[in-house]
Amino acid sequence: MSNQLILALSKGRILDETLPLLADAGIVPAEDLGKSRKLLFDTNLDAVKLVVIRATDVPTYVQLGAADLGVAGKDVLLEHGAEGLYEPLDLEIAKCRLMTAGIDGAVAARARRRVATKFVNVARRHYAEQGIQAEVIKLYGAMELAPLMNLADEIVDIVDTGNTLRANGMSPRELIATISTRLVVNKAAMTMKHAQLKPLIARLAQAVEKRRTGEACPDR
Ligand code: PRT
Ligand code: MG
Repeated sequence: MSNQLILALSKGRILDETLPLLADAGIVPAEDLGKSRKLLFDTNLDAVKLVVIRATDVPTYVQLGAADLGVAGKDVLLEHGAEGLYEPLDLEIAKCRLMTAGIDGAVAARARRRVATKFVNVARRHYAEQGIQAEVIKLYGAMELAPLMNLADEIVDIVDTGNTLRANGMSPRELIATISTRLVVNKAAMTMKHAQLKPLIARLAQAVEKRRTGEACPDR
């Protein structure tokens, strides 16, 4: 096994918050990730390379060892299953909640509740735990539209401010999980590349800590 570490980063909103943490931990991409069409990047460290991929693909890359470690939302990890992954660090970024939601004032009357979501595994598990019969419908976006169009009684989606739900006459119902971005590590790599991974994880943990205390005391 080589001494290279491949780190898989989630594209999109998580990436913007990950890069400052990485910089604090001493890892800086060799070029501007936003301006390039490349997917594989060198960094200031010879031994560390980055891949920037769809968030939902990160657990797969790390699980199968194509990447040694990765950065992904807990929502994505819950949906994927993320077996064979260690989750050594909460990066405490891109925080949100995974919730059920429905039209304001409506009651889910149907015996077999219809639920639209892109988180089908999470939704099935949640309703089964509640003892509620649910027919889960997979959608790839605009979940808020489903109840308005009578496609579903409820949705399972990410809520941050709640503005998206409110704008569509909906409100959150039940909390399924509080979400933040996590560092995940391939299990074999954790053993085989422990000497490189351990200090890297420690530096990232320090960067998270620094950010947390910085937020708590903004004047310092
Ligand atoms: O766009 P694509 O299909 O590629 O993926 P994506 O939309 O899931 O990616 P992206 O870049 O939006 O990042 C998603 C990740 O960021 C999630 O996996 C979460 O871990 C995290 N995150 C944090 C969020 C939000 N906050 C968030 N508010 N992901 C999505 N949202 C969306 C949500 O889906 C809803 O449409 O924002 C809307 C709700 O926000 P409020 O503030 O109106 O409640
Ligand atoms: Mg998006």
